[in-house]
Order: sequence, then C-alpha cells, then structure tokens
Amino acid sequence: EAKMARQRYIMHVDMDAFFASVEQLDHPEYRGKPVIVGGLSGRGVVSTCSYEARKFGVHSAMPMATARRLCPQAIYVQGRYGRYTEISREIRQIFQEFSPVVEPLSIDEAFLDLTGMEALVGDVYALGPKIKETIRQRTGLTASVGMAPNKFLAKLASDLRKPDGLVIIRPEEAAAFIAPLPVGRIFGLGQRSVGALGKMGIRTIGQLAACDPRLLKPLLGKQAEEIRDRARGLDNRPVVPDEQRKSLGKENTFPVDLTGRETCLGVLWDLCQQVGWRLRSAGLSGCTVTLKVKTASFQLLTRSRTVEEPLAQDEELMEQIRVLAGQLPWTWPVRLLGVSVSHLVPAGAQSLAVEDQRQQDRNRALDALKQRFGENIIRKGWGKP
Ligand code: TTP
Ligand code: MG
Repeated sequence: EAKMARQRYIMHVDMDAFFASVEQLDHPEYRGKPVIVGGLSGRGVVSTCSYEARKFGVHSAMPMATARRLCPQAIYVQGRYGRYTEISREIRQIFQEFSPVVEPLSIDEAFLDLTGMEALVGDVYALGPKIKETIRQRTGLTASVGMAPNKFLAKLASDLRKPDGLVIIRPEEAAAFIAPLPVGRIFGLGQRSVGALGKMGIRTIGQLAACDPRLLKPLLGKQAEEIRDRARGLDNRPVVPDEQRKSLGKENTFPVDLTGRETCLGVLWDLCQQVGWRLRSAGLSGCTVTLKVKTASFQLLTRSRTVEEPLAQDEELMEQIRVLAGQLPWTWPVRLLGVSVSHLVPAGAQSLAVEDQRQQDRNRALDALKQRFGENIIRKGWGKP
C-alpha cells in the first residue's frame, strides 16, 4: 500500500508577453497595438510579441522577416535586456515575499511552493489573485498564474487562460480537468511521439491515461512511465529553490576596534535592523538568533538563543541580542560583530499581540521606504529599541 502523501500547493507564475508588455509599459503610445520585440537586424528573430500581434500569427523564435510580412503595421522594437532584467528582479522579490521556496525557470516565470501556508493564510488559493494584484501594483504588468498540487499541473494551468489568467486545479478535479486536453500539452512529449500516439487513436490526455501501459513502452521508451504519470495528473518533482538558504545575517568588521558594551549594543541594533529588513524582504522569519563577536586578538565567540515564535521584527531581534550580549563580559576590544537568524520559516507564522502589531505596522512603513529608496535611507534611533 502506497503511503498517502501530504497535499502540496504549487504555484506557477508567468508574465504575459513579457518583453512586449514592458515596452508597452514604458511607451504608453504602444498600448493596445501590435508590438514585436527582437533582433531588428538582417537575420534577427522575434523574442516575443504583444497579444495584439499574435492575432496575425506572429510568435517567438519566428524570423523577423516573416513577422514583417504577417504584420507590417506592427511597432518593431529592439530588445532592451537590461530593462527586462530589472523588472525580472522586482518580480523575483515579490515571489520571495510569498514563499521562501521559489524556483525561477526563466526571466519571467517561476514555481512557488506554498505547501504549509494553510495554517498561515487559511485559503491558500487566495494567494493567486493576491500575487497577481501585487505584481500589477508594483510593476504595472500582468501575470498569469496556475495553482495545483504539482508542477506539471500548475504550469499547465498558468498557460490555459493567458493573458492575465488565473486557473486553479484542485487535486480532486485534476484528472477530469486535463482529460480533454491534447497530449501535446505534456511537456517532454515531442512532435514524433504525439504523431505516433495519434496513429493509435490517442489524442487526448484522458485517452493516454486510460490506455494500457504496455502499449506505451515501445512507443515512448524509458519516458513511458513519466508520461503516463503526467497523463494521470501525477508529478512528484519538488520545487527546488535557487539557493537553499539556511540562515540570514549581517556582520561588520571595524577599521578601529570597538570598546565598551554600550558602543557594541549600538552597532548591534544597527545590524538587527539590517537583518530584520532582509528577513522581511525575503518573506521569512526565524527561530534562532545568533550573536557573533570577534575580539582584537581574533578570539571568536558565538552565543545563540532559540525561541518558539519565529521572529522578523528589528525590536524582537534586538531583545534576543541583548540577552545574548548579557552573557559576555565585553572587556576586550571588538574587531567584528555579527547578527544572524536561522531555522527560517515563511513569515506570518506568528500570532500577534496588539503591541507587536503596532511595531509591525511601523516596520512595514519603514520597509516601504527602504523598498523605494534603498536600504540605507533610514535607521531607527538608538535609545529605546
Ligand atoms: P515566455 O514566457 O515564453 O513568453 P512571453 O512572456 O513573451 O509570452 P506569454 O504570455 O506566452 O508567456 O518568455 C518570456 C520572455 O522570454 C519573452 O517575453 C521573451 C523571451 N523569449 C525569447 O527571447 N525568445 C523565445 O523564443 C522565447 C520563447 C522567449
Ligand atoms: Mg511569459
């Protein structure tokens, strides 16, 4: 008997006509018109085009000359990759705010694993409209989103109602949902396999799921099992984040050694604010706070505290650092100070008291400033953290 696996919540986000939409964003006069982005020189190809241009049959990777024939009235734009990368970074930042487990697939799309957020947000599916709205507000662009129990279904879902789409495939609906789709929708199934299956009368995913696996083996070879799984709506591949982040911290080495507990606490407050900001930007909070001190004679001292409720607020971090600092004598000159947080979890896990709520609102306002003007725009005064 197979073990019942926990239900996963996977989201796939893909920007609509990405390069072309950025051009329409930056040039309002292009909006509502066919826009074709790509190499404009002799043998250039189309990178992408606006949905208005797709009606004429223009698509990615098409020779530019063909596009000009199909849609001579379009606005032709040479790609500006620096600008697209800039927006891509903004979008990734938003992804990180929604989940610590983000797997970027390309400049404009990513998988997010939202499993475990049930306890934090109640209805995980509500994050679909929310992320679309956040992307729209912060970038002015639309994205299409798919939500499903696995990567295969999530990616398929995000593609179904483009542009500006949102498709949710619940586990119990999955089989019925994908059954009528053509087999070509299964990623990894090449043109030739699709043709061979068609000759056997297998055109839809439903037909593929229902057919005898022994028939598929000679046709699809070692891929057969995986393809059959997909046809049944199954896919166990994990979402693999870019960098498996285990802790987040900041440390400073000083040009001149620091002396005295109060001076050091002032610097530590500064570090706590930087670490807090990074945590909140990444949508994380953590249970273990570590203080690191290197003395002028290169003696390294670390002290850690683990709390039950995950922390992400500057003041909460400082509270722990104060306790840890109290365990050290501070008689030696200090060469380096560091603050880090580990045992990271997606933020929002905390239940908030009213006072904490105020503190959080205040930090959110400051974070908004840092977001716009850079991390160094503001620091809270030293005195009563
Ligand atoms: P896609 O997400 O594949 O396409 P898209 O965002 O333009 O349109 P859709 O609404 O269908 O998602 O690719 C993202 C960007 O990558 C695209 O805007 C341009 C670039 N790209 C190329 O440069 N060459 C290509 O062949 C493809 C497919 C994309
Ligand atoms: Mg896209």
